[in-house]
Amino acid sequence: MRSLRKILNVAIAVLAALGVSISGLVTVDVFPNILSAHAAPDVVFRITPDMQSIEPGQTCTVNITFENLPPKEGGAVLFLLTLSWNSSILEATSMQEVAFHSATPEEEWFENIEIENYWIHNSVGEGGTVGQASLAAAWRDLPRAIAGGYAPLTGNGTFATITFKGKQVGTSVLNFDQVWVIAYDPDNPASRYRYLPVASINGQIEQQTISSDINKDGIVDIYDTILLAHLFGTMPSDPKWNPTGDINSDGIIDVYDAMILAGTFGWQFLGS
Ligand SMILES: [Ca+2]
Ligand SMILES: [Ca+2]
Repeated sequence: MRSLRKILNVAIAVLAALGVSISGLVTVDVFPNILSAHAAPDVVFRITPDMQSIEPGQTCTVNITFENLPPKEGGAVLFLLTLSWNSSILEATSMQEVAFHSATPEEEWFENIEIENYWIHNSVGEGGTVGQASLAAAWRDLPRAIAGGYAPLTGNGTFATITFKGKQVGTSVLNFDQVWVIAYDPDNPASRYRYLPVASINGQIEQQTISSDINKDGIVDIYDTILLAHLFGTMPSDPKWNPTGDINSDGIIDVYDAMILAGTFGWQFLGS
């Protein structure tokens, strides 16, 4: 209790130095006013979870989540996001929209804004190794949201969910190229579009080294096949036993290891 009083006294002294006139415990009521004078926190977009590790061929999902979205009492909020990844390493197989995105902007004040839903572009090969997901959505003001039957969008939540399939060993960043959150106020001609401060935090999906790369040179190829053939049929009691050839770690180098090698033939480590 004594320390609390000490903290309050220090706070009062600081406020007095700032020219804030207070007396006694009224200080407590002063704090919210001081806090509200600060700028609103950035809207934060992040990849959740921020890091995942999978094996080639496996799938995983990531959420694009938001934090600190301020309530909107009039007009609308527009979102424009672009996320990119290495499409040699990852393929996006689907993107799920969240319920509030059913807000189809047909209102008159959207007449000059083309809002599309979601699309994914996986580009591999000549001229492109970048996959992109673009998301655009609008959330309207509270009365319209209620009339439309969807939940108002404020605070923290999930914007979209993307499913990725691993293609080969390597690491791909899930990179926010563009994140715009725009408050649209049709009744304020001086400032119809207001860009809200936004921070974004990238994510990452890595795929582990594959066990069928027996000689660990970063590629599953004929040299691994030769090694496996040389070790074929051996067990730990065998003088020429080499555990690196036991791809599935079951204590014998046999046809099951050969099948895994065949199934991953040509895979290579690409790095990040
Ligand atoms: Ca190899
Ligand atoms: Ca084996």
